[in-house]
Amino acid sequence: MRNGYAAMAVAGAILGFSALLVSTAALGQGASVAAAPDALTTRTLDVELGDLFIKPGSLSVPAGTDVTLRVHNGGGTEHDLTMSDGHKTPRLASGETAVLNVGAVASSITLFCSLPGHREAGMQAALAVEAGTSTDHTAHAAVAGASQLSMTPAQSAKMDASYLAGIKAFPAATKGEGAQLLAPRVENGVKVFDITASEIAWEVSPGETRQAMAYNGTVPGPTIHVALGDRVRIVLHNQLTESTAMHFHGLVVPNDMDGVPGITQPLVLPGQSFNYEFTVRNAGSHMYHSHMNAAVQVPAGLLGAFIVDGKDEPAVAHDEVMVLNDGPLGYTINGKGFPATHAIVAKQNELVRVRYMNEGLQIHPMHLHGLVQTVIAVDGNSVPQRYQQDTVMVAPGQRIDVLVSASELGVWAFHCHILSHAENEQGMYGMVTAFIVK
Ligand SMILES: [Cu+2]
Repeated sequence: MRNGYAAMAVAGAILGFSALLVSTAALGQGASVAAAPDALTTRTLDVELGDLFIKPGSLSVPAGTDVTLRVHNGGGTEHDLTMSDGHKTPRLASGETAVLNVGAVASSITLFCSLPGHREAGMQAALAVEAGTSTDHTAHAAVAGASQLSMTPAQSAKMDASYLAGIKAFPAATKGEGAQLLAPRVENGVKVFDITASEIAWEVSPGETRQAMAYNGTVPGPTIHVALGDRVRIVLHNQLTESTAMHFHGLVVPNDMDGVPGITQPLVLPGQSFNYEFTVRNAGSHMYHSHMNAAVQVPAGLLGAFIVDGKDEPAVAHDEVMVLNDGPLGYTINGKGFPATHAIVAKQNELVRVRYMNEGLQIHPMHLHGLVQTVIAVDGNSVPQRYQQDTVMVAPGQRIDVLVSASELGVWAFHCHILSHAENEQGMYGMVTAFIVK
């Protein structure tokens, strides 16, 4: 989300969700009706949790209303509803419902999911308090519902201006650039890479700085690029405030170099270092990432590309890594969200290799306008027969290598086709970039 809380609140207001799902009901129907407070100042609101959203994005009640939330998890994974005033449901499994008695609401409250990364990925909503009281809930609901898929001219103009401003800002400069090639130092024929994990502030998009975890201070960490048969040593220094370990995803390594604490090695505690040394046995596009508290550490940024040249690499003009991620940094390509993503720029008819690497927890179908993507490798292995796609599905953990011939001139949009990873009412954000053919 480009503007975080404000963006969500505005989105909710534009969509007019405010009262759409609001139902008026007395607390405690049936036997306890007699004991229920005044029905006019009591409200039960339905809240839907999904992957990764909360609907409605904005709710409102008159000041002093006694609020009950009926919370349903319609998503495929666990979520909870946490309120900034301290109320909270238990973790709800897919399909579960919980009722949360909030009581009298005096001031606006933020609603979010407290599971790691979910709030940042979009699971946030607002419960606003209206000045004064209103009893005309039915009319309010009807107007709000009608505006969900229709806009006033002013709303449409506001959306257009925000959309165009985002595009005009691309490519926007931000502090920090990830996935830069790291030159090793060579000790007795071994290529040695020093990698330090630490907690940093990372500018994801212009002005949007998030807490992150990083290798050598960038997200993604530096790119390690070696050749088949190389002897390598990766020295992991843990400067985090928690334990970690490093896994070489896709590489064939001795078991004790596999990076799973408690199974193949001890934990790397804060302040400690660990040497990973092995001979590189398989070529292709691989990754290195944390394998401790990984659902937090990897989406937060402890990830990088590990590329191994084989015997017959295609000759290309540009070799581009595209690390896809989702979580506390939002939806990102190489650690940045649009408009801070980098464009791929090629001269007409140049051949470009794109190495997709999905380090996120969600699938990302990467769609390139105007140019054909030819899949040459999956998970570092050459495919037996090359095939062509305009939308390449990249599952969590997968690497897919494609060749793109820059045959058509122009600026071609290049984005994840789960459209909510790429665009909202404020314009394009997240997993959007461009392939520019000059
Ligand atoms: Cu996506």
